[in-house]
Amino acid sequence: MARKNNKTKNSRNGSNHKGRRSPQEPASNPAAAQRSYTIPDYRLEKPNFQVKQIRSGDEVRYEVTGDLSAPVPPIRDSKYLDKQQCLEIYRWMLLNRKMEQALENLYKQGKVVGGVYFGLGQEACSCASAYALGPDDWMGPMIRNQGSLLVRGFSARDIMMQYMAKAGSPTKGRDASSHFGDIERRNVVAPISTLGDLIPVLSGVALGARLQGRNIAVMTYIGDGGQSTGVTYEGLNFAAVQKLGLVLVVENNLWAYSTPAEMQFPIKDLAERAIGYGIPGVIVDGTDPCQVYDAAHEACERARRGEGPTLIEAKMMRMKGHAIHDAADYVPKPLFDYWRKRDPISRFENYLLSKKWLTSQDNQKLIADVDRELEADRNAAVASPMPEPESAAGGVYCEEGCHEIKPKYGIPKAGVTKSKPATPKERETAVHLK
Ligand SMILES: Cc1ncc(C[n+]2csc(CCOP(=O)(O)OP(=O)(O)O)c2C)c(N)n1
Ligand SMILES: [Mg+2]
Repeated sequence: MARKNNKTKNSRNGSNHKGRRSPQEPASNPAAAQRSYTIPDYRLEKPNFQVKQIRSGDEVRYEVTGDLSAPVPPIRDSKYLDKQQCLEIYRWMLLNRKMEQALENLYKQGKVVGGVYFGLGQEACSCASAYALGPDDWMGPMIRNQGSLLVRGFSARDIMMQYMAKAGSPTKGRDASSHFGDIERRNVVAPISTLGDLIPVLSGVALGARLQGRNIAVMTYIGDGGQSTGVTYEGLNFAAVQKLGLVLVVENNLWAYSTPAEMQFPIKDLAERAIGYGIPGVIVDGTDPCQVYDAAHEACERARRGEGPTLIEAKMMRMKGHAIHDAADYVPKPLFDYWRKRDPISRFENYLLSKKWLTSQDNQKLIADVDRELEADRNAAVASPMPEPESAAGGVYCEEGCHEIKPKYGIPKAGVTKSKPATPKERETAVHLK
């Protein structure tokens, strides 16, 4: 976020106190008191349509009006990604898509316990954002970010076993959807269903690292609906004040269950919210992996420099219902048609082919390879056993020696130990947290 008016000095958090006027002060020159901000927008097209609710009697439906015939934009060249990295992201996106197709089939075969959530149309956002994280960084995915989990090192087999509640799944059959993480090796905090709650949790992870002497990037996601929650404000404001390395990806996929974005917030771009937090905000096309990566990479670098959080608004479309039980009949069909043409995978595939970073032969090989990996994982997941009933009682409560929480980045700098009393400076650190 760059402030345009640079005639007055910035304060510490980016707000402009000199621009304030007391109520008694006459507004002799109202223009002088005005401030303006810019939000970088990396998109190569700005969709121009609106969704309106129509009520007639008991019936409620939605209508879309505007320009739905605009040509499909190209992929924007990345400032940072090389050929090899683009090919890797493309592969993750394919695996993400094909794994969800396999999950849909497993559900229809009655093998899934519970529901299935999809990130169809959002693969670029999940995969390219998680790809920007380093091994020491942390991530807190939401239900649609199964691609992020793959990039972070979970296998398709782990995710499919989880949905089938198998004994060997990450939660050993205790949860039949996406509530799993790995705080030991992959630095993944399990999703929290209560929308927005991951934001303060991830801020806390960044604070923990800070107290251990390191600034790290912590990435989490929130939807256009979830961002309305109070805890989103609290978590992001805390991160902004403490300059914690939170990278908040706001996945504006135009729907929150059956509520269209038009009925969720009155501003045009959710990235504008960043101004109110005093942090940078940026808009990307969530169907373009290069744009998503570049914004995420810059936000992660800023986080690791200890400069604080970034809000990235990724604009795209939820191409299925909320979950498998929801046919999304309330979504106007022309909206699906519009976004289907902006499919992130086929557009990235064409981009790589036209750049000659991928030959069609290598593409076929890559696709066959992903299919083979997935089939092996699916077969292994299906064949693996369900948990023994007796195992249900174990692992519910922490028993002695069950796990140990150790500092990951160093000995806490702000702690007071018996053998080493804190110096006045360290005590101050403990109080002010930074
Ligand atoms: C605090 C809270 N309120 C309501 C819900 C129920 N709920 C779960 S998902 C969802 C819609 C979320 O929409 P959005 O944030 O746009 O994410 P999307 O599903 O589009 O990815 C709702 C209302 C919840 N889990 N937590
Ligand atoms: Mg949404």
